[in-house]
Amino acid sequence: MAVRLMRLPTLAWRKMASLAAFGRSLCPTSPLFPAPACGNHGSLLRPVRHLGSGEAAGERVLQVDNRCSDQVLDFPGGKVMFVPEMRFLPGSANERINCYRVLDDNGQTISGSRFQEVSKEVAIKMYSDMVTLQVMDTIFYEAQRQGRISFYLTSNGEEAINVASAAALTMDDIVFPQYREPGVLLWRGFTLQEFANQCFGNMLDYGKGRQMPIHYGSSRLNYFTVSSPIATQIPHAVGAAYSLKTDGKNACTITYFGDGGTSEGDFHAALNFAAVMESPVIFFCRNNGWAISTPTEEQFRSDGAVVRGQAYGIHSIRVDGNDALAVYSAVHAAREMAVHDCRPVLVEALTYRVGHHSTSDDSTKYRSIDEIEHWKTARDPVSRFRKWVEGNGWWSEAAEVEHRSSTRKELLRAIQVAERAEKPPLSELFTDVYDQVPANLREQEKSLRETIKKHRNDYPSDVPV
Ligand SMILES: Cc1ncc(C[n+]2csc(CCOP(=O)(O)OP(=O)(O)O)c2C)c(N)n1
Ligand SMILES: [Mg+2]
Repeated sequence: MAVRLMRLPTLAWRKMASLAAFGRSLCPTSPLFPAPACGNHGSLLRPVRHLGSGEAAGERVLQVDNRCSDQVLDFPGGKVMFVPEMRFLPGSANERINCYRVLDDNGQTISGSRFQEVSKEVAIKMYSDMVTLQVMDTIFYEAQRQGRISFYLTSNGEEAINVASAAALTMDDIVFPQYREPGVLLWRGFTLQEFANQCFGNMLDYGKGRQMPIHYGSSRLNYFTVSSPIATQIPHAVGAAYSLKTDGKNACTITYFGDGGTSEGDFHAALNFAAVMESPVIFFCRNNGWAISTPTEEQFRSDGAVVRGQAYGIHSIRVDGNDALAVYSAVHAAREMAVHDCRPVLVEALTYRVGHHSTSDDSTKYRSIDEIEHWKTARDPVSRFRKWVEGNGWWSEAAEVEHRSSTRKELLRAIQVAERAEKPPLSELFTDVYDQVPANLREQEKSLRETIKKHRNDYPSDVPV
């Protein structure tokens, strides 16, 4: 047999392979150690790694079998065919990746569509939470315009993504949000009073008033605190998912991010890490067409985010983000794969940011009003889901009026309470980072107090000094 030998340094590869093998062995439902609860399809889908037979310390021996005319290279990851033609892979396929959908624009299920059943109780909660989110966005946005809170950001147009994805998870699953997903927290039981306390930064706010409005978080509800820097939460979700796996928990993590977030290095590192370590994490990309004023055509040249999952060896799906049933079904299936097969999954939801990026933005400066109106009316996810829920006889105009009115009243009351509540004392600015406040921070506190004393009128009167 004619065998050509190639020697490659292998330390990095060897480390990755052994870590991955370690990870697989930890997974309670690993395809290598199949348990009854686990569908053993992982072994069929997982690329086979060949570690080579003639390895010496610090080097790898690759074997090239020259026996047949179609040469095959036995290479880490599997066998690779040799071909005589020089052919570059195209940057994109001729056709774009399809988008999974269940409901048509009129809220009717598309014939032949396959989706996860939703009970009456869950469907009503899904719809009513979508409406609550709309009411919340309208009132908080107005409160910002009145100067009562400093900042706000709506989820208009992305209500189905928020609520339907949350509905498909369990409370043990841990959420790592970007910032346009308060509906996930709402679904989990964050109260309107808790939302208001955070936006007003009062002493009942869990962040003790240190963050801008909309930076919600709740350890009770397994929801990590929103952090402004884009995409930093994505690697965190991978690490947390890996720890869920090592602890043998029947849970996964989910992390949300926008189309803009996929341009950050953290996104790429996280996907690769998750794939190699087989972390049970759902990457949920809200592709809403815009990253503030940057349209997706200027954000990436790939067919959105979904193809990037495949590039990293991750099961991926594109879904209509304005179709609550499609989002629910896709996340439900993704969760099954993540938890039972111990693998990451990427969901790309196509949607549109109907509102301005935030209260610091005016999107009519960079996109047409016609475009916004089209998505707001013809493609509205809330009215589409309402048609389906009403069509099942589970909702009515009377229920709609009652729910909108009672939510509005409850939120206005919560805002009044939050606004009147005391602010956290100034000293809290310097706590909770170090166990003992270090000398430099104590100095800064002293200096701040002196400055406030000198310029009392320049500082808010309602902050206890
Ligand atoms: C690391 C980092 N760079 C830039 C910003 C400023 N910034 C805030 S939001 C945003 C756009 C994010 O767009 P996308 O991820 O698509 O989310 P969307 O707002 O559309 O929901 C940018 C660039 C930031 N917060 N963090
Ligand atoms: Mg975006």
